[in-house]
Amino acid sequence: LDESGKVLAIASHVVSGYVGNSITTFVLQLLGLETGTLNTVQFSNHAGYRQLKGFRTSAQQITDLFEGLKMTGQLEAFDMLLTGYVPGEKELEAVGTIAKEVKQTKRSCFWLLDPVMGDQGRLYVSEGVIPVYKSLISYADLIVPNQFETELLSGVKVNSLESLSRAIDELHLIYKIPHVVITSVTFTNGAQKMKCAGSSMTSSGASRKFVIDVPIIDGFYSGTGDLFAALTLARLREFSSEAGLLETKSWTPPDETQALDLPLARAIEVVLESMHLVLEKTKAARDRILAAGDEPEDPVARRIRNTRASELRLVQSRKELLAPGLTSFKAIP
Ligand code: PXL
Repeated sequence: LDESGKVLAIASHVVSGYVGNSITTFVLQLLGLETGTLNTVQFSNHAGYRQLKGFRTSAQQITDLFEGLKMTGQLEAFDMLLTGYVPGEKELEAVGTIAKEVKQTKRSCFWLLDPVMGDQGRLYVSEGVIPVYKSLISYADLIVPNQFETELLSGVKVNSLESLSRAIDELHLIYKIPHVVITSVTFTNGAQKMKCAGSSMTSSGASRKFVIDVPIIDGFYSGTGDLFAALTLARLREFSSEAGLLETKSWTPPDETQALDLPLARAIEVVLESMHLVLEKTKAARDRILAAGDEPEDPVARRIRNTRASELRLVQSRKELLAPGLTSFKAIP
């Protein structure tokens, strides 16, 4: 228990299916990390079904749970903090207060902040959440925005390699954030491949960037960002234990000539391999269900069936999550 590393994960929970902490708990525990979960919402299912029941955890309830952890002396036990979907600004402020206190209590605690705000031009949190994220990122160690979130946070429209690079520089510059991974970027509609780009900042403030080409798997799968974040936290810990990366701000990045020795780049290659295998398995299972016919006439029933068919096959992919094998994803500077 003592050596395994312990994560406090603050994100959503669904009763059935997979997003947020429902993914994180399984993945982190599978990869050997003790995981405490503070659920920001408890919904019957994810929002992709376009109907759900459940409730949000209020800011006061979030704070209460944290107070309980403190009362029993459990704060110091956390080596890593992972924050994801928080739908309201008051609740995000409460999460921010927690995160700052955790970092203050234990400076070496590594905070992976997933600034969940929206995707493909659509916001799925309240608008008031945006400035709260902007005020919190400088306390974090790694952020993993998607393309839309990158644009919101950097003010740079990302539509080319050059603007992608500029957006990363802006994120380092504005928020003094040590590590950035932009999880999925496309420059044209209907592209066959997307890019995943990352960067670690040197002590002089320069960025050390890498980019990886990723084939796009047809379909729409909820929770991929959450899976990416959980895997990244676990793999980064493995790849950086020697480099001391998780000692956060005390980490000294290697010099400019060693771009690909970046622990972050090594970790993301393995993360992408697992992601790809999980999505291939999920797509194959989905295709089998859709090919079986018996398609409901009613469009709502049809959408629900298709959404259910696209739930991530996480349990079925435990081998691929544990040991993805040779990585076919190569980071280039
Ligand atoms: O994966 C993001 C996410 C998190 N939490 C809830 C969601 C979704 C996406 O659908 O519905 C509750």
